[in-house]
Amino acid sequence: MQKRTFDSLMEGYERLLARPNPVSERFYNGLYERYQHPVLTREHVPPFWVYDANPETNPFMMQRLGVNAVMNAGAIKLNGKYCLVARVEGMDRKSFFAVAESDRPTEGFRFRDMPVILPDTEKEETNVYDMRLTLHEDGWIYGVFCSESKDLSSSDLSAATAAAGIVRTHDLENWERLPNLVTLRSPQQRNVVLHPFFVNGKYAFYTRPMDDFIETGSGGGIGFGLCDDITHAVIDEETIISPRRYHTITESKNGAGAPPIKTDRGFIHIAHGVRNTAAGLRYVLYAFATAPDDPARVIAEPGGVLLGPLGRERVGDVSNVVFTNGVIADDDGRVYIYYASSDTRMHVAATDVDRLCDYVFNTPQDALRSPDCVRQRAALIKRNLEYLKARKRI
Ligand code: M1P
Repeated sequence: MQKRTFDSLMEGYERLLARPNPVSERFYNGLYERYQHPVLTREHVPPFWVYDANPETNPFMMQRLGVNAVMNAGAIKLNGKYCLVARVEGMDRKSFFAVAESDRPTEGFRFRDMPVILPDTEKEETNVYDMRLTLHEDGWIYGVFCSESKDLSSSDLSAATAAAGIVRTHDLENWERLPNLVTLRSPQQRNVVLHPFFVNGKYAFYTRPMDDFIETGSGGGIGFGLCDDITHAVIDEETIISPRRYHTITESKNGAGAPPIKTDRGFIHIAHGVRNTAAGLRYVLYAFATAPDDPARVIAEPGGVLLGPLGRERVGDVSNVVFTNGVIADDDGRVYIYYASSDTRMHVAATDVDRLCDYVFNTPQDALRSPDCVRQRAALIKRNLEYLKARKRI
């Protein structure tokens, strides 16, 4: 293998960033478009984050600090740019955040020169990941992320605790760190999302109570709780609004994705659901809606998968996973769902508010039992056959 120069690495990187990303013609479901290429991968990381560019100190032009994966990005449109705050995982397994931006929602994402250096205020924090960005009506952009620490009370080397870290910014450049969220009734939290509006004059969070780092245990699903003061956020009561259910896509666990999308008919939430299989946990996306005047009251729950891993998306560091924590609802009604596949790279699916509402409000609920599910389908088939026969189309 011929040794590469740093300049040739930069050229390859620029070529990748300039590559167009057409809609995939191989996929159709009427609801969203998938795109041919991921929007961010580890190859999108600037070579100067990874290599020592100086041949005198790097005679073999070898990677010095490799990047393993780019995934689970929060998303926001800021000053006309589509911004992703990605989870970048080094070869050392530690993640950090970095802002990638583009003038276009589905291609051309370029990382800013420097990753985010978060204020280091939590002494035991070992890892940070999966930031959700909320433009709150108080004027700040909040980032809520998982702050992971070693569980010092356990003799198990792998024992960890998850909490929700909170930062805020106006420009995705200067970040103020606030104390981690405290949930009085839940020992651990992950997948916490700040609602964009005050509810009864309070800050409102979607939570995911957990007894343990991996298993949610008695944590029954996606919760909702209020707090008075975001600068010392404490939630005393959490109500489960999207429960885990037996033999559904949320049986093992679930978690909120991006902040919900406000529509005339209610708030649309895109979340992830997890079930166990012989091949391990399978993560898919699902959707539900809450009432316009009460973001904790579910008013529509389409059954089943909104988006699941497909083709090459199925394989990666943690295979058979799609995960979202970033959605941009654009001014023209277009909606971009940024999702990671298999904890490895980032993709986008594009739809619009009208189609999402149609999906959320007109897709049948999960009937929960095979006999009822097949009856649901038989009713659809019967209606179709009558319709098509009446028009002599079959
Ligand atoms: O590995 C899949 C995902 O696992 C976690 O999600 P959850 O908390 O629902 O299990 C997260 O760590 C996420 O980062 C990861 O993509």
